[in-house]
Amino acid sequence: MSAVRKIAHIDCDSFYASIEIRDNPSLAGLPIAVGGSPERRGVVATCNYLAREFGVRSAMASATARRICPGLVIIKPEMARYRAASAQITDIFRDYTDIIEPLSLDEAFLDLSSCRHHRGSASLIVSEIRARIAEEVNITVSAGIAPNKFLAKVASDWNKPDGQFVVEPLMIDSFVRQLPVRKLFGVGKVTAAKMEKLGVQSCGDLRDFDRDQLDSHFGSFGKRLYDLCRGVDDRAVQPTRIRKSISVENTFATDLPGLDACLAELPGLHEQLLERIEKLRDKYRISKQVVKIKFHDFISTTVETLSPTTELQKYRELLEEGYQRGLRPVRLLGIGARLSPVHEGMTESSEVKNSATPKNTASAPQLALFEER
Ligand code: DCP
Ligand code: MG
Repeated sequence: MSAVRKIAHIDCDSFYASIEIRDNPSLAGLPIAVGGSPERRGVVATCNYLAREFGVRSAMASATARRICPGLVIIKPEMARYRAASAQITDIFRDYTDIIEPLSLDEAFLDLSSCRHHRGSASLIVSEIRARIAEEVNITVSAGIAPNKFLAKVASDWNKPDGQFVVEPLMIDSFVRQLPVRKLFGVGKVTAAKMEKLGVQSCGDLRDFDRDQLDSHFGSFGKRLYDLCRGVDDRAVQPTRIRKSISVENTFATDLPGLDACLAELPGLHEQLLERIEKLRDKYRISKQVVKIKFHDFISTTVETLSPTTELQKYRELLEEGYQRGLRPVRLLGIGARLSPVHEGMTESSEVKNSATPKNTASAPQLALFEER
């Protein structure tokens, strides 16, 4: 194999439950589950870590959950907000790599091998991504970093919640040796039981079997098991989604006192934006121009307009409009563009980005478009 890859697996902590607590802070400190009602034979989709201490789990009947955790607050799922948060997180990922493979709304693989932020340190890049998600989406995520997908996924679970764990290339052998076989991709209850009968509990135990033996016990899966129990996994991160927006922004060391000072910052931001858009020129067309302003009291507003270009003059007009809403010093300015793919076939079907995103409202919580600098 060529150079060692840097793969991250990022998984939100108690995802639906975290969004519910974020949006209703009075729930903080209570055991909560998101799912169907106990009276209607509903099941738990997920629960917060406090509820987990009582034994509540995903896929458990809500009635059982309520019984083992009497104070449990059960909330009906509302997918639109989970989708919006997911899209917002994906947009943050896109500031670091385009090689993103979402596995569900709350988890994704990222190939960071070519990302040059933090001089290519995947640990620092992932720390920054996690900090941005905490700040911009207001939930925590856990992450694993490793030379391949299998190990990155195992690692993201290692320090959950709100943690991160790196499997360095030199650690792979010892790390995988002690892993229970259940942690292997594709090993469910049935296969694990079969392995147990063979005296196999850990990946180290599995290494005692040669290729032919694994083949005879596990058929076509045997070949993969041979590799996995040695920490080998050459699968590529397969990007399946497209970029929906691009932006640049700046938080100023000293607040900009008024509109003129803000306008004076626009050409510099505009130049950075054009540079970034240039790289996407063949794949995307521009559908909107957007300006984001965060005032000194952290109240944010965005203003956007339909537009096929990234004209500086239009950004000026949007900035003037946004500034009028606050009329006070500004700590952050951002400009960006919403994008559509040039080729229709590129559009990924299932994702409705930011469907719950309020537009042009002060302190809109879902500002998916922007990146901190
Ligand atoms: N989910 C579901 N039904 C399940 C499992 C999960 O509806 N049986 C939903 C709810 C979860 C989301 O998918 O919030 C993500 O699943 P995870 O397995 O990642 O679980 P959580 O994110 O909730 O918790 P964790 O902190 O363990 O990742
Ligand atoms: Mg999760």
